[in-house]
Amino acid sequence: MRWVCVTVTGPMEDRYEPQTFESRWAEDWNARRIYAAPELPGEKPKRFVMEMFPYPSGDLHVGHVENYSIADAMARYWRMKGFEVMHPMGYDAFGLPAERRAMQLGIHPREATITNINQMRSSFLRLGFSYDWDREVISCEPEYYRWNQWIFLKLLDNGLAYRTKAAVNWCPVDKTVLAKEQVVNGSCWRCGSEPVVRDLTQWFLRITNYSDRLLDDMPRLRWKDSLLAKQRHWIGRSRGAEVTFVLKTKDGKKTIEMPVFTTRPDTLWGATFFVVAAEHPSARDLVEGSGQEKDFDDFVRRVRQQTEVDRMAGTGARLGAELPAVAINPVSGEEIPVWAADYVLMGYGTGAIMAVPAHDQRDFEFARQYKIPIKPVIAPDDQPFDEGTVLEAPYSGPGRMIHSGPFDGTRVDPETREGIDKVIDWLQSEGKGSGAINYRQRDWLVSRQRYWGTPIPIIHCEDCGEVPVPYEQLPVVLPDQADYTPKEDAVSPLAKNEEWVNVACPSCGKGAKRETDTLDTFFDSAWYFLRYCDPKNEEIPFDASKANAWGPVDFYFGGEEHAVTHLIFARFFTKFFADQGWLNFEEPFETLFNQGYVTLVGKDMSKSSGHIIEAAGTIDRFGADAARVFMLFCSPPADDYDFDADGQDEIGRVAFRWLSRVWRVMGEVSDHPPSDELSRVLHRTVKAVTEDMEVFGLNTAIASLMTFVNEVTKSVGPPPKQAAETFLKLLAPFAPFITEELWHRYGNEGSIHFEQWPDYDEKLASPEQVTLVLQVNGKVRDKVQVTPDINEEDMRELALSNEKVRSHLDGAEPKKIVVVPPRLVNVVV
Ligand code: ANZ
Ligand code: ZN
Repeated sequence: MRWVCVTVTGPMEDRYEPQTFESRWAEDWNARRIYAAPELPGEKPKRFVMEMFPYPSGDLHVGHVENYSIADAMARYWRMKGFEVMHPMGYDAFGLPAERRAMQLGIHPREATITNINQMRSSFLRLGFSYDWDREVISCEPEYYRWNQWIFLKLLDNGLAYRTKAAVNWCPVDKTVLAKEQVVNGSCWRCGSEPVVRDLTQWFLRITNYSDRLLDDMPRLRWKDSLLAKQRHWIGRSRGAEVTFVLKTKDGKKTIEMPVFTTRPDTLWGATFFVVAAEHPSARDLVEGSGQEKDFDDFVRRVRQQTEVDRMAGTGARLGAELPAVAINPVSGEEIPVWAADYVLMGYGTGAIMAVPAHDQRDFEFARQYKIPIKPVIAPDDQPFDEGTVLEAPYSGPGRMIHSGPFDGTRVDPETREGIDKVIDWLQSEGKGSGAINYRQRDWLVSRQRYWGTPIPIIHCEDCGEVPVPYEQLPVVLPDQADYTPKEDAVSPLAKNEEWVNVACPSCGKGAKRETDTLDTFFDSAWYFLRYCDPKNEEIPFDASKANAWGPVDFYFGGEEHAVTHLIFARFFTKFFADQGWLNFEEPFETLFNQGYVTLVGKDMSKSSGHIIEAAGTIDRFGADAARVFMLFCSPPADDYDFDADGQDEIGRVAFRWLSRVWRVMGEVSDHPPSDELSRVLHRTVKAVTEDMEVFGLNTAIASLMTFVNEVTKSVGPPPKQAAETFLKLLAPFAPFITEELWHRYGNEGSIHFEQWPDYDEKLASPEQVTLVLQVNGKVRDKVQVTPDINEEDMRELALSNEKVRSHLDGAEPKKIVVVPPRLVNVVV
């Protein structure tokens, strides 16, 4: 056999030196804008693929490389599969992180942000991510944030933005208010310090108008169950009843009616006390004139020092104060004591509860602490309670109602709501209560007392009140000012910029003042994906026809930590936009992919402490392809990965060596057709990689490519060009540079990244078959197809159970069975 060698450019004995060609290709792709998506998707099916846009931190570490490489590999795969792919990138450039970093460096946030963006963009280019750079979005630029202001005014026009005084969480370190969503396990989401409660006048968005739709549309989302569960819990819709109690002061002078919200109206007969939130104005009313005012005010002050998380905690000692009043149970007429307590929150339900210690954990603990009677009214099916039953713990399971007047013996189950609706119907017909639904979710607090954000487009006029900045005067440009540091007094640093603050009222022309709070950065990220669809529009945030053609985002890649912040806000905005007729879809992100976390020796990577494997250093040493291949190979994309102390060398050991091998093995090719054997291996590899790509199995796809290279090296001489090209196409989504380089060295003209994804022949891809001959006494009786690796045991069984063999045996016991794997079985009788 004679090998015909296709000589490739340059001597291929040369070593794999990615530095010699990676940046050349990166520049070429960028200069020719080969990854730019057309204005509209056109004929081909579209795929809108994106990652959560990063905040401009500057350097990337290898964890970032993994995140972006996953999405990029998928985008490249879909492009080769024939989809019109839009894969944009941008920067979440406003907000605390950028501001805090600027403060550390003693420079202006704009400077810090722009420097970092430039650095990140060049890293992204170096890594070969196939972004459409013509669609880049930078949220701190007026070209972007003017549309935040525009959207804010539209929300205001629609009654969905309002300003009110409220008790809010204030971060004493970041010196700004936090949205309820930004208090994570009782701490500020950014700095981890414990927020304090302050009464401040703030701007809110009525996201709660959308609570039901946010819940009801959830089943159609292809998101992780655990993430949907977090959102469901956050919105926290509970069904129950509102029941009104009459409260009377002990001196008989005052009577007030107070409704309570309860999910368990079936336990009404077991209410042994009534609790009002400590800060409820009616609590103070009941105390007024009793002589206990001062003690009570002290008590309220102590309660208010606690955060909401502490107050809602399931266990622990409670602050409580008995009030000089009684409440009358509307179903039994019984008089029960009235308390004020920390565990009842003003902002939930009606701010007052009926307490049923026998069946509710917190009521139970409170009753034990303050020696209040506990009266069971639901008996478990297997243990009929009687008068003397002493509970060790509250009982919240199913059972039968007891001591419950007309309902005695009724079966109830809080799980299935059996019996509970019956009680609600009865309350309604008796005029004592009605069905009610309650939500945990609160309106979105969007104002921040920080400099680095979108100015809220409002002007405060003494005569006209809150006047929106007219649309045609947008943007309200964030002024450049030297002092941007936050202040204790809950006033934005913008307030000191007299020149900027003082303006004429747009309505009456009198001297007025600009709103000095800025918008939460989560406002920016709640709609940026729509701007990608129409990034240069100067009339409106985006054109409906473009957003509808590209949207919704088909695949969204990002961390699970945004479950109850960004991912809820973006859903809210999308629904609002759909209601305005700007979109024909109501869900922004069809499929959400949460990648795993990358750590170094068990800890998060952090630049400030030097505990980091920087992407730049890794790329310098091993090349971008090696970094990408390693990060995709090291673990399934959804799993976490922890680097050893010598993490950077790990990448070199595995990925750089393998790519060197690819370079050597595929560097020289023959135009000889592939052998049958190699054809099979190739088709098998195409099938395996394709199937893996369809389920994000990027690490196993790479493993199949590795196996293929091993197989190729078993044969003599350079591999056939046809097989090598197919292999390169399969590798292209992972390692875009080496594949492009070899592709061109083979003499191809266009980019490999726009080649069609290889097909496979199902027959060739399935395991090879050989013919097994079945004989009886040396005579051929049948032939069957088997895989070459069949074992002797299976061959023997196959022969003895074969119809034709059995009919020739005719019941005779075989004397001897000769087995020659995998070709022959001879049964001798
Ligand atoms: C009586 C009762 C008996 C309750 C029972 C529960 C079990 P979810 O499911 O979270 O909506 N509650 C109502 N308003 C409250 C407030 N402002 N602060 C603290 N707790 C409040 O919880 C609803 C239940 O939480 C309500 O049902 C009420 O206690 C309590 F066996 O009423 B229940
Ligand atoms: Zn005015």
